[in-house]
Amino acid sequence: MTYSGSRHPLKIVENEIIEIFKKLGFVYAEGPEIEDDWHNFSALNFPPNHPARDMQDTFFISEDLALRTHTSSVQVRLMESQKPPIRAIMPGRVYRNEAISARANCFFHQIEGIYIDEKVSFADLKQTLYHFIQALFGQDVNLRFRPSYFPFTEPSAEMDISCMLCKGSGCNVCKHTGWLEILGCGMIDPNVLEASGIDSTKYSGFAFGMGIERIAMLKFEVKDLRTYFTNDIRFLSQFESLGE
Ligand code: 2NM
Repeated sequence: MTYSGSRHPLKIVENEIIEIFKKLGFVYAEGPEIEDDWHNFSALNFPPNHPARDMQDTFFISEDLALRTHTSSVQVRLMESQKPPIRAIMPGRVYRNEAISARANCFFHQIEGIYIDEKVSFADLKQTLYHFIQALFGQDVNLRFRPSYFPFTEPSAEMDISCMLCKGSGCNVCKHTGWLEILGCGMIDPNVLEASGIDSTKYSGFAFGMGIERIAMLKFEVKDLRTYFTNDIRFLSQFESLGE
């Protein structure tokens, strides 16, 4: 048997996530990987001295340009160019200046989503993400929300799902907690809506973001994130039967 190549595991997971949100009416969007300060930071309510702007976290190209650190910059472009209702999902590669290890890389892949309309509530956010997680991991998965902080959302939360490997009883993957951190989310800060020209007294919205490497690690039990990028055919060929 010859191996003629197959879909990369990160793309398999990305496509699966996009399909789930498409069925909920979310549209697909993309944007540039080189971004200006406005779209990557300022419009997202990052104060001028925020640590994420630091040289140690962000790859700068010039005073004003950097490799995007999240796909939220695509959301800003969308909010600036469209009127609500906006329902969109945007996957893409993002860059952070981190020490490379089994769990961190200098780039990774993200999917973020936003939903902006009149009267969008935190209940809408919870139910949308609950549906998403059940579609991705199966009906019997539990989830919980923990309060968190992001500059662009208020309130903010991190979502955990019950560990699908030990069913919550505790194992190495969930570090014996029974829970896995899966995504960040929250209600879009009124400052962020206003910065893009959306009337925050009329509209509200939720947003969420997740790392594709992490989800693929859980789905396929990949132990070291560097395996995704070494192009070893012994690794890649295992995914031949998945993804069209
Ligand atoms: C996350 C977590 C929480 C987010 C917020 C926005 C925007 F542009 F609407 F403000 N986009 N994405 C967001 C919110 C992303 O990723 C962990």
